[in-house]
Amino acid sequence: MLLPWLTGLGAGVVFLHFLQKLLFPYFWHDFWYLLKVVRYGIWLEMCRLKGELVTVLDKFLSHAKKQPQKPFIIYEGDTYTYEDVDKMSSRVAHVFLNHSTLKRGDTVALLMSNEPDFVHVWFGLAKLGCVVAFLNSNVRSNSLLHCIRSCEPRALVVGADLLGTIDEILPSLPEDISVWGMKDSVPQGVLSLKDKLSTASDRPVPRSHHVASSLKSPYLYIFTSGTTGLPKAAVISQLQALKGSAALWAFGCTADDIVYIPLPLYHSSGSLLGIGGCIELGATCVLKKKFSASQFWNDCRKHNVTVFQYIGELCRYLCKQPKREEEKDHQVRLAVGNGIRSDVWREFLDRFGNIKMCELYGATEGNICFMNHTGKIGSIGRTNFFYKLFFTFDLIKYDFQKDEPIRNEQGWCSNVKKGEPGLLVSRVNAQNPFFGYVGNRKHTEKKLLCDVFKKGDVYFNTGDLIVQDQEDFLYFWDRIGDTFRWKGENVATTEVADAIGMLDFIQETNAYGVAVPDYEGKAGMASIILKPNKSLDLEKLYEQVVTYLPAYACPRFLRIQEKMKTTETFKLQKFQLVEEGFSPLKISDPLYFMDNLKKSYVPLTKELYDQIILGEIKL
Ligand SMILES: *[C@@H]1O[C@H](CO)[C@@H](O)[C@H](O)[C@H]1NC(C)=O
Ligand SMILES: *[C@@H]1O[C@H](CO)[C@@H](O)[C@H](O)[C@H]1NC(C)=O
Ligand SMILES: CC(=O)N[C@H]1CO[C@H](CO)[C@@H](O)[C@@H]1O
Repeated sequence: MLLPWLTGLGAGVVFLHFLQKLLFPYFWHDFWYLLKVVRYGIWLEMCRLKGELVTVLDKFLSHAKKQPQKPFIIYEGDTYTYEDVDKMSSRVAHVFLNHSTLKRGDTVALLMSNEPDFVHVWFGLAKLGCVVAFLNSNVRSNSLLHCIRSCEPRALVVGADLLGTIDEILPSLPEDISVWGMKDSVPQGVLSLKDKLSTASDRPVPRSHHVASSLKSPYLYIFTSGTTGLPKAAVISQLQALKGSAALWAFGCTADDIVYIPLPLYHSSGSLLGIGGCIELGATCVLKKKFSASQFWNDCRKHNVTVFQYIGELCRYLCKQPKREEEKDHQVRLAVGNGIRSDVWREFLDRFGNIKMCELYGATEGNICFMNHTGKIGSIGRTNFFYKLFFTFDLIKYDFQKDEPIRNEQGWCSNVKKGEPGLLVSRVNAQNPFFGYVGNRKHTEKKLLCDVFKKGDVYFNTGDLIVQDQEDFLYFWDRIGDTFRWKGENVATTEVADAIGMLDFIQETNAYGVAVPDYEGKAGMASIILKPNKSLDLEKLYEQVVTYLPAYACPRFLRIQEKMKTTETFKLQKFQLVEEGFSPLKISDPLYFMDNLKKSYVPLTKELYDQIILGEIKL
C-alpha cells in the first residue's frame, strides 16, 4: 500500500518540496512526524510482503516471552506482569475451549469496568480468534439489550460489579447467548467464569486458533454514538488496532514510560491507544477503575507515571482542584488525548509544569486522524502537503439551519475558506477504508456522503466542524447532527427523546445539548410538547430518565413548548433551540432543572440560573 506511494513520490519531488518548505517554520516538525508515520507504514507493508501478519496480540505474546517479569498492568496496588496477563488470558481461553462451543470468528460481548480481568478476558477471547464487543458499562436496560442484540454475540461476559445491572434484561436475552459472570456466586441462568478459571490450565493456546487471515478481519466491536440513533458497534479491524497502538510511539513514548489510563477501556482511547499503546512499546500501565481528580497526582507520584491519557474534562477537573504546594513535583512529561480547550491547556501547563500535551483527533470508526505534532496550543493538528498525500480530507460548507452540507445548483459540495468552520469529511478508498458498523448497512451508509465533488466519490462524514487557519493548523469547532458530547461520552439525542417519549403525557420530544460556561461539551436539554389535556408529572419524568438513560445522557434542562418548528425536510428544528439555550431571562416557555437531591425536575428560576452560571451548582 505505502511502498508504491513512496517510490512514486520520488526523491526529486521530496527534495523540491523540501527546499520550498524550508522557508516555513513547521517543516521539521512535519517532517519528523511524517517520517514516523511512514516508517510504521513501511513496517506494516514489509510484514504483508513477507506474508506474516503480526497483530497486536502477537506483539503482546512476544513481549510476554521476552520480558515475562516486566510489569504490564498496575491496578489498585497489585502488579500484573506480562507473564501474569499472558497466563491468565490463556486460562480464560481454556475455559471457553472446554466448556463452550465458541469458535474462531464468533462474537463475545464484554460488560466490565476497568480492571485487569477486562484485559484477561479480552486477550483470552482474542487467543481463540473471537471478536470481542466492548459494552459501555453505563448503559442500562433497553439500550443495553439493544447493544447486545445488535452485535449477535454467542456469549456475554459480565464483571462482578455489574452482574446486578443485567438482572432485568436476563429474561429478554436471546436464548443462544450464554452469560458468564466473573464471580463465584452468580444469579440463576449465569455461569461462573471465576469458578472455572481456578481449575483451568494456563498452557499457551495454539497459534492456529487466532492466526489472522487478513489485517482487515474484525478484531473488536466498539460502540459509538455516531451522528444518529442508538449506539452502534463500529468494526475495529486488526489494522486499525495496530494503527491505534502506534500513537503513543509516534508521540515519542518508550518502553520505559509508565502510562496512566484513567479512561474507560470500552472506548477506543483506553483500549486501543492506552493498552494497545503499551503493548506496542512493551511499557507498563497504571490502570484506574475510575478517574479521580483528588487522587490523580498522588497516583502519578506513587507510580512514577510519565505519561497519561486525558479527555478535555479531565484536565479541567484537575485545574479546578484546590491549589497545593509542589504541584509540579511529579515525573509526568507527556499527555495524550483530545478535547482540551486552549484556556484550560494554558492553565494546566502553568500549574502543573512543562508537560507536553499531545492532542489527537479521530473517531473510533473513522478513517482519519490528526495529531498536534507541532505544539500549537488549542490546535488538534496540522495538515500539509505530505499529509494530504496519505489522507484525503476536506472541510466542506455546512448549512446550520437545515443541518446538512450545502450543495450548489449542480449538486456538488464546496470547500470552506481558511478560517471558516467546515464539516470534516474524509475520502474512503483502499488506503483509508471505512469498516462500517456491525450488521446494519443502513447505519454504515448514513455515515457516508456520496457524490461530494464528483459523481461516484465516497466520503466518511465525521460529524465534526473544523477550522483550518492560515498556517494550516486545525481547530475543533463543534459537532453536528444528532449527538453531542457531555462528560466525555457521546449522547445520542434520539435515544434521549425515545426514553422520554415512552411517558403517556408526552406528545413530542426534541433533545439537544446546550453550552454552559466553564463546562466541556454540552449539557443535555429536552424540549417537550405535552399531550392535549395531560399535565406534566415532573417526578415521573425524573424517574423515567434516570431509569432508562445513563447518567451522562439525562437532560439537565427541560423546556415546555406549545408547538415545535420543523425544517423543510420535517426534521425537528434544533439550531434555534440550541442557540436560545436555557436562560429564563430570554425564554418565556416554562423551564425546569434536574434536581438530583429532590429526585425531580424543579422550575428553573433566575436565582437557580445564576447559581449554575457562577458554578455554585454543579451539573
Ligand atoms: C520512583 O522513582 C524513584 C526515584 O527514581 C525510585 O526511588 C522509586 O522506587 C520509584 N518508584 C516506583 C514505584 O517505581
Ligand atoms: C380537552 O378538554 C376539553 C375541555 O375539558 C375538551 O373540550 C376537549 O375535547 C379535550 N380534548 C381532548 C383531545 O381530549
Ligand atoms: C507531539 C507534540 O509536539 N505535541 C505538542 C502539542 O502541543 C503542546 C503545547 O504547546 C506541545 O507542548 C507539544 O509538544
